[in-house]
Amino acid sequence: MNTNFKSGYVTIIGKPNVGKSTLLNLILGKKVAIVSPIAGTTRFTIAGIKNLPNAQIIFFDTPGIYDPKNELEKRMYIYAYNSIVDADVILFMVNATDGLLEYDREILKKFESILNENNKNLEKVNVLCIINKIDLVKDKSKVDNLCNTIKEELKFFKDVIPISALNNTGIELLLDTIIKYLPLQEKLFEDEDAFKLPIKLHISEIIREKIFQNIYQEIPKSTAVIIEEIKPGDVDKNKLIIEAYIIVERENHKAIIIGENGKKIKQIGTQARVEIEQLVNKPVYLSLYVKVKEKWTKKTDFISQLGF
Ligand SMILES: Nc1nc2c(ncn2[C@@H]2O[C@H](COP(=O)(O)OP(=O)(O)OP(=O)(O)O)[C@@H](O)[C@H]2O)c(=O)[nH]1
Ligand SMILES: [Mg+2]
Repeated sequence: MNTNFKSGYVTIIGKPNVGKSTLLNLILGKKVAIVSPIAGTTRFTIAGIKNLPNAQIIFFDTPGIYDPKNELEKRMYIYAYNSIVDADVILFMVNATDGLLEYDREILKKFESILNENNKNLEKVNVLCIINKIDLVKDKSKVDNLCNTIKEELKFFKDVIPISALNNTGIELLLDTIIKYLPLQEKLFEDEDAFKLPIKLHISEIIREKIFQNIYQEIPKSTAVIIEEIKPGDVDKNKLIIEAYIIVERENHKAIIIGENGKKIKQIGTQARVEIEQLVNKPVYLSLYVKVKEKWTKKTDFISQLGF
């Protein structure tokens, strides 16, 4: 038995678009969570295991939702909530170019109330403040100042760590600090893939990411992807035939996703296919259809089909 071994659960929280999923993917060294420049990309609480010589860390990436407004967001929130309650270490992420905004403070308040509901409090849990996107701040003294201000004002943070999830800066120090606050115990999971997404969900997440990356409006947030069928090709058995529905809330959303002469949906389809082929390691024929389902984000029975 290795008596110095540490392991535990780490949950990343913070406002939308701050870089939570980017950090998770970087640490795991593979893409498990989808990423886009639009706020509100992550819908599922995605987990991954990081095995190190002296530690095993189970990371949870949460959607940046703290004030659920419809059934969909409520589901998203419940999962995030659970991963917050069970965490050994919480990473609270802020944006280096914004500093600590009112919105960040509201998230902290919400976080505190979640802890209180579970008979815990800020002083007793291990919360690290992560300042991300420091690559965007040219004057480094500004980052130092922000670190100091946060440390002085919010004393419950065990540490404040500046990083760039995009440029891989500060990650070693971050991992060392996380490990410092994990309990001494053996590995929690033997299977590296214990948290792998079911294949259908993974494929629908890839398609959803391409929608976010090609449609620069509010529409992607009220879009769902359902994989209708995955089967081997009739002629080429090595090929996978995938049929997927993109569900939108309105007719005009459908038109935007399809685009002029089908240009947008073709782009989404091509980009998704390339990535799905890497995932399944075989050629893929992907058919995408767009369907309108009014107010689906408010319908619990439909949301249950999405993999929650
Ligand atoms: N310049 C810079 N951009 C970053 C960094 N980290 C993430 N980004 C970008 O910020 C955007 C949002 O990143 P995500 O990882 O999707 O953010 P998120 O916090 O998971 O967002 P939600 O899922 O919407 O809550 C993407 O365009 C990323 O490429 C960073 O360190 N520097
Ligand atoms: Mg995300």
